[in-house]
Amino acid sequence: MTASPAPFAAHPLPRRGITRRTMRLLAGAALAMPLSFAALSNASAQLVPPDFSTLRPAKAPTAANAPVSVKAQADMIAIPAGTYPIGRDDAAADQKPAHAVALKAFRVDRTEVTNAAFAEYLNLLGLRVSGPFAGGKLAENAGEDATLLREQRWGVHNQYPIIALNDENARIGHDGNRFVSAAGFEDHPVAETTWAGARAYCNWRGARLPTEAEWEAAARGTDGRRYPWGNELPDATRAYVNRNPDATAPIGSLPAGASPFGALDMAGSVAEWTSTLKRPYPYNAADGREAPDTPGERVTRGGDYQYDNNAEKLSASHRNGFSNKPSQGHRQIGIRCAADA
Ligand SMILES: [Ca+2]
Repeated sequence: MTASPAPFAAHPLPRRGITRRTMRLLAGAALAMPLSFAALSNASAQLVPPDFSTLRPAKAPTAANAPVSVKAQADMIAIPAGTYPIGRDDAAADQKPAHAVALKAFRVDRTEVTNAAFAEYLNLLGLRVSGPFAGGKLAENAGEDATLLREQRWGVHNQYPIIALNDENARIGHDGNRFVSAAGFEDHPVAETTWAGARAYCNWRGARLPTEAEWEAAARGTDGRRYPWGNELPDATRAYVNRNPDATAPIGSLPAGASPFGALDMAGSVAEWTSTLKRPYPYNAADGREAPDTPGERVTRGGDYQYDNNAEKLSASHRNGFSNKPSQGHRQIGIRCAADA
């Protein structure tokens, strides 16, 4: 393959009967590519997120071909319908005003999505790479599907891959036969997915990303508490934080940090993508902030293991995470799926 300045131009999708709409979407993404690194941040938030679940349908998960994902789906926690406190008046401006949001019953993952689970999805997408590679080491010339798995290719910043497997903090590689978690990281949270990649994983599993309000309700319950476990300050038994860039931990390691509903690692471990565009409160699901195809920043929640080392950033209402560039992967951002009840 010859080098191309437009990452999507080398993409195999058009050969697979993809629609004209998809072609336009991909062409639009290529045209919107930033010309300089300085333009990257701004351009990143302007792109329409691709919907991989329609662009690239995956085989359905079963207990045989995706056991980790199927088990996670079965283990989702039920959150009852109700009116939940959202935001705080005694916190940062973007959390004000404290208000109540009525939510339908829904379900949420007990734990964050793991490297083993996300590797199952990549395998059932039928993604092809040219040979084995270790986590974080996917080469530029690894085949046409590398465009869906790298943040840079042929010298160009590649917006909206599914996951950045060229990033040193990615823990999924390929053994020559299939995508696999790096040894010892199977039950660690997957990181380096874009917002569109996170959304596609959840949709594939029969779930979706949680809204910002659902995330806060699942973390905080109905009593207005500050942290998932209550009002006591975070400590090492409740939140996995203040670690080195590559030092994730197995999911669900800190039962003392459980939310009122039993969700684990909502404060600390990796921050988590929500479905919601970053817009001022009060939260209103009907005002356009839940549109999946609108460009813009997407809220991440929950604090992360590397950067969010103060108590306020670990509170269940905190909504100003380190990075909300949805078209890029991040070492400190992972996934927790939700679903209708
Ligand atoms: Ca978390």
